[in-house]
Amino acid sequence: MPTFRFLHCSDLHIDSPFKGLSSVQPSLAERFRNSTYLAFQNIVKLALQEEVDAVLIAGDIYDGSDKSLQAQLKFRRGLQELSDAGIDTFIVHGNHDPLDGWSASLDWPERVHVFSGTQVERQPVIKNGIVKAHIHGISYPTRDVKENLALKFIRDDKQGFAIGLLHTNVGHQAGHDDYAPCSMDDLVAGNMDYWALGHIHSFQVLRESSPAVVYSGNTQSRHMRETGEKGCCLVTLHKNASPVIQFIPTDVVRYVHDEVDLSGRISLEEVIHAVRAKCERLADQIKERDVFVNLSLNGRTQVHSELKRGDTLESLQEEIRTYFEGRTPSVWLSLKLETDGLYDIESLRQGKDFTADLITLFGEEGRLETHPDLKEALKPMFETWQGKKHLEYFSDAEMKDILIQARSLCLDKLLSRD
Ligand SMILES: [Mn+2]
Repeated sequence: MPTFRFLHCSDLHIDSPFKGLSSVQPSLAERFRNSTYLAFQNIVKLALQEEVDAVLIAGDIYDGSDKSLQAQLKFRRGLQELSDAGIDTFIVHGNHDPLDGWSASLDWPERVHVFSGTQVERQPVIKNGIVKAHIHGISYPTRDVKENLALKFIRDDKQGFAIGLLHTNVGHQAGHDDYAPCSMDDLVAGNMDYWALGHIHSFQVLRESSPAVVYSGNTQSRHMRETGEKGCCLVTLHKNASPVIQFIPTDVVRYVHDEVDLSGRISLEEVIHAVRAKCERLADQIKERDVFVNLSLNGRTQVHSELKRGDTLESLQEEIRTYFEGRTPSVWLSLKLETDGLYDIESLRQGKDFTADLITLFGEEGRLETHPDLKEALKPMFETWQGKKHLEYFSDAEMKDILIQARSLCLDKLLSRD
């Protein structure tokens, strides 16, 4: 049964500037800056190892339209390896690297095919004299492509598989620039077997077959907002069966958002241990890659006021960063304070306001319901004849329940103010 096996990737953003690393240790910042290129190298390695028929790149290879020469040379090095191994690479350009940007006057390796920006072109993939598939693609001639390019894709040959390679926003996904927008129906009408899409920076299978419509996501995240695994798709197309789409991570730095619940912690020492343990656990899970951890500290805790003092948070962050210093893969930490304080009943009771009255009403420790003789304790509040009736009406257990609810309604909200 004929098959076609390829890697689909997009949004390499090879010379991404990695903003916001000014506070990061210089050696580590350098690793982050290099990460998009290392992720591309992982793609090349994977393609060689899996002996795929082709590598498809769906746009945004470079971050800026005036891509650096260094980025182009780095990219070419990887393509040369693929070409030397007999693997074809098919490339379209997207909004970050349109054709009207500057390109170095370089020759590309023999098996590299860059699609033009004037019309959808069709390129065969030939293995051992047999046409295994046709790749259809079009590059962005300029950054702001508002035209629906998907409508230009037509399958005119039933021989071999048909793949569409395009940088697009399918279904106007919110939070992403609406470049070359199209609908799922437009893609289905193109009669392809597989749509290898780029632009959205997360792996999404929008449709599994007839045709499969897939965003591979970017190969390496570029900032804290792009969290989780980043990688590419290893795809096998089968005649008369659904495609097999396997997501394979290629990132070398992983960005993680998580939280540490500090409820019940009473000292900064405990906070340090809890945060370190959390970082260790995350680093263990992620394995073999550098990890950039953004932790929010939350929960109601006695150390809240200490954490809020001056530069406590920065100092803790520094302490834990130092603890992980020199570790490979590296761990970098950023802390955010979202804890709440416990209320100090005693000082609030001293006040002359409504809160103080409520605390007095609810008794010692604010826990009237634990009084050994509850009805006796409540008597002064129920001195009218109507009141007395109600006091008799409820059992001790019911009265306790009512008191707990009442305290929670009155005090907890009031006292949880920061
Ligand atoms: Mn992109």
